[in-house]
Amino acid sequence: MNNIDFLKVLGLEDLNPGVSTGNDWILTANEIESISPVDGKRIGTVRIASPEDYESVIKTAEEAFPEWRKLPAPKRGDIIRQMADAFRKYKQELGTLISYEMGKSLQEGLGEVQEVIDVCDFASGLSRQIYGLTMHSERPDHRMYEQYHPLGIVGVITAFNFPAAVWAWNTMLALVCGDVAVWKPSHKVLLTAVACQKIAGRVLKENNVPEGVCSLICGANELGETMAKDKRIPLISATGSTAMGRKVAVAVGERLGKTLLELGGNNAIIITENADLTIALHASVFGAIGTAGQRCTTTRRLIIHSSIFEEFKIKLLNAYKQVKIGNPLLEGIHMGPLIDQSAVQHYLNALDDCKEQGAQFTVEGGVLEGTGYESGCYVKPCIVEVKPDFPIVQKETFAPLLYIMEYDTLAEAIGIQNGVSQGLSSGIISLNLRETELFLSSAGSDCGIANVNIGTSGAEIGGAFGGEKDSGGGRESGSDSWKAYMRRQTNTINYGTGLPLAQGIKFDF
Ligand code: UN1
Repeated sequence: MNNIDFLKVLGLEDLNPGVSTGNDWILTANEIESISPVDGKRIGTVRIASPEDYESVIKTAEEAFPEWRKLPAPKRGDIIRQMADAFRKYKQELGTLISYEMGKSLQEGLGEVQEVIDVCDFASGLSRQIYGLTMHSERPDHRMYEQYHPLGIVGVITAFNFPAAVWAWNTMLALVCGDVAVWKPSHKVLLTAVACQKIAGRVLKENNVPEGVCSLICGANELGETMAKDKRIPLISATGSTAMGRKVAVAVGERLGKTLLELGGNNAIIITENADLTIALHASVFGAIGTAGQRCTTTRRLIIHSSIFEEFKIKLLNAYKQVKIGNPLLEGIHMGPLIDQSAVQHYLNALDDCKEQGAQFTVEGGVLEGTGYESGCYVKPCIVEVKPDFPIVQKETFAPLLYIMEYDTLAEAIGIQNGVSQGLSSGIISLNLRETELFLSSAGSDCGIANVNIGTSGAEIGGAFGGEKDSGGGRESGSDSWKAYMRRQTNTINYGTGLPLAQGIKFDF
């Protein structure tokens, strides 16, 4: 990678501070290198937080909260609107950095920055719509209503695969709600975090926002554990694996804090005999190989009607032959590398498990070698024919590994689709109304996201994003997800001259 202009434009140096309370940066001692999976080169180094740095960030955030919540919500929304403009300005450079540091295609990197912008716009509009209900009281001369107040510090823990968007989904909503946010990004994509914080920090400074409203704290996994145990953080919003979410849930639950969990998926598309097979093909290939299979919404399973199974298999095979794998920054490349060598190892282990469990490879996998693949992180997307109950099919392998299986009746297909521990995203491809409506009914998909004639990935920010069961149960981004970042208060006001007691109780004194 010769062109490092985008790093300069984003204000990134060779050695970057990684702890910030807004616009100010704390100079810490320890360091983590950011290595690009694209070419294996070091992009830069980020200094990470010590326990003392952590304390100072949390203290500053605590002090900032009463000031920030006092600012009227539409004023907070106006600052978030300015953030949207700042991210618009740096879209090209930030998208390039995301692509280079994380390995997703440039188009996906730019699309991710667009999600940041979109959620800023959404949050800005939301700042005038933080509505509560009014209820009619059963008591005379009483008024009853509910209102929403901010919680305090929101801890935002994010994964490597969406290094900017998921931070924005959480932080922008938390900020318009009047909360302050402390972000702990994945230690695999720290430069993107530093760049986002710099862009946001400048807007905060221009608006004279106190330090501590929007903080970044870079570090290893232990930092997330510290946050989960910290009583001063009423809400932890965590995105990542089910194993990580379970640990966070236990630690936060122990202190009766709130969690918002957005965890793994094992997403399936049902392709019925009434499917438009071109739509089915595009949805399946985009869902399976997009972001090299490293989205929580990645399509991991295709449940295909037996009458079209062989025909669709050939279509898939031909499509996979045309997938271009390589430097994701280059035009025309469909799939970049996995995030690092340990991800490659997980992928290889899953291939071994498939073989051991008797799966048939429709498209063989493996690691790519030779010119352009020197980082050792490029793998072949593969397709494996399985039975739905193979143990490997129950697991989420964060790689481009697609399982295909047959079904005969729709009830059976829905049973297979729901028969895994995760419940994030799902889709059905069918032009038959009875099939699609059954899939969307309460007897249909058990996932947080259920699509018709669309695959499992590529959710819009306007909807609530998240899933059921091992996918964590949280909802982020659009719709009324903002409620998770606030505390609801029911208020009853007596404007009469007496005091009618509840349950008809009477005092005779
Ligand atoms: C994730 O993988 O953590 O629906 C989020 C999608 C994206 C979000 C994925 N908009 O694929």
